[in-house]
Amino acid sequence: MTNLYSRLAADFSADLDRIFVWLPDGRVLLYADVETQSARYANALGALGVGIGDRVAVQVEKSAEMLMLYLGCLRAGAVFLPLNPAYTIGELEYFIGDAEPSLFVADPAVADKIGAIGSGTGLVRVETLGTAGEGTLAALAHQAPPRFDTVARNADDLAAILYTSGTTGRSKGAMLSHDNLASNAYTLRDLWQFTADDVLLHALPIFHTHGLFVATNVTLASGGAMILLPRFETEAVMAALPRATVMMGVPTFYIRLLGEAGFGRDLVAHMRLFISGSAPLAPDVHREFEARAGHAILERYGMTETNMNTSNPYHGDRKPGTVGLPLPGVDIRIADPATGGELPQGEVGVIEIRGPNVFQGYWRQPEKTAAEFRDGFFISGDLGRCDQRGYISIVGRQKDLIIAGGFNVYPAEVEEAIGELDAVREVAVIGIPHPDLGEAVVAVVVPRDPGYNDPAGISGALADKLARFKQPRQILFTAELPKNAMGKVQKAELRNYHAALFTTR
Ligand code: MLC
Ligand code: AMP
Repeated sequence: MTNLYSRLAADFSADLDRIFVWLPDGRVLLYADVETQSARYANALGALGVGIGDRVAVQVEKSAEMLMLYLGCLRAGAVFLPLNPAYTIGELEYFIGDAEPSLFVADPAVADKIGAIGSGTGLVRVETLGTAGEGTLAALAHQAPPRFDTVARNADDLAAILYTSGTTGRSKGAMLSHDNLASNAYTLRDLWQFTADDVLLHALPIFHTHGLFVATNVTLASGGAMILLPRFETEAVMAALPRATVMMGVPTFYIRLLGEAGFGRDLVAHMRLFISGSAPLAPDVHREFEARAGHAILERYGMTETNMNTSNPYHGDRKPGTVGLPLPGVDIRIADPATGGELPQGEVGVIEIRGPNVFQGYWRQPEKTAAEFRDGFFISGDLGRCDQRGYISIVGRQKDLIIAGGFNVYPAEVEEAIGELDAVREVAVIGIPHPDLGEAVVAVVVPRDPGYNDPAGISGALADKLARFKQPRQILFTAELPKNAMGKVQKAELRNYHAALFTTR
């Protein structure tokens, strides 16, 4: 039974009258609805000619319907390919050209724009899905039969492709199999002791690993419920906490809760667990949260390519500033970046990962895939060390990457977009510590005309090129960039120089 849906359904079908989702308007979705609605979507996909292994690109706002479409894809053997609604048309053209989806599911408000991409990229079909269950795909699904025989899949067959950017070149599609997702869901369910009594407060986006696979699959695997909020809004999250038993979030969630005077033990004494990941949780935030809320946040570490790799323990020390121990069944080694040799315990090296969680490679990029594996281990690009008790700390990144509010931004991509502008001679994009987002994107620009000083001119020119979260929070001008003898920009020096940009005002 290697179709992920079949495995999940085998567990949750024991009690189909249980609630799976609480919607913001108070309506609920039962597990019985999960069965019938996912079947309707699977049937609708079939009616549209989507076959086994075909990609279904989905760029819609968060909703329970989108989750039903995700499950419908699994059941039909199609490959679910979620995309951030913040992506611009320019960014989408690349994804469509690369993934060649046989169906693009768009928000009803932007379907025309997506349709217009079609001719250049070979995209054949665009259907729509709105958050309130409107749209052409939703209409088709609502009329489709409520039963579907979930197709058999092999362990390595693809369930999803998630695009991740890279330090060089364009984004790569990480291919995740049914078994990659299933193995991780069950490992995490057991480790974090999820049961059918849990209610997960879900305020994460569902186009990424964290909100889609970790949050949703673990809940389905345990037969629990989710309070599905459209996004993280502090007030709405505070209002929902009394009904939840578990919350998963990026560090910004916890920073924002701590910023609320009304947040404290009274609100969360009943909670079982708070989990953090996708970006480093500052030890100060961990300690302040424990003092204020009486909960030690459980920090874990993952990646799009690997799902989750490590976790602090459920019972035992949740050590601030560490991402915990390798998950059961996952091998982690700390390797010398140059030679690949395993380093002695305590030394800093690149974190490498092997296990059933590790992806099947990058979509249609066998060379890139091969370059990121060594002896069967995936080379994460994160730098870490392991202490005597086996706890891993992430101390830096080998890859030039900024993580803002849990979203990855690759400076190379932003530099390319800014560098193309006429006013710009040279640019370096760096991540600077930010009190809310952890890191914020900053561009340091050398203008062609030394008198040029128009940050709004530059940000305006980026509006249609880059998703908002990739656009610099601040654009600074300088006469020259610090470089080494090889002419390479010294980003560490730039980061140090501007380190206090957002913390001292
Ligand atoms: C939104 N904006 C951001 C941003 N999110 N800018 C930079 N970084 C971000 N993360 C933009 C908005 O478009 C808006 O633009 C402006 O910034 C102000 O937005 P805001 O209201 O302050 O932000 P908000 O909408 O509240 O979003 C912040 C956030 C959100 C942290 C709640 O980004 C979020 O939910 N992040 C979670 C990301 C995540 O799930 N990552 C998991 C990846 S999986 P304007 O123009 O309107 O002002 C992974 C593997 C693993 O990494 O281990 O889990
Ligand atoms: P993504 O490609 O969006 O999946 O991002 C994965 C990256 O997020 C990892 O390679 C890490 O750099 C980072 N990351 C995830 N979880 C943590 C964590 N708990 N602490 C520090 N960095 C993290």
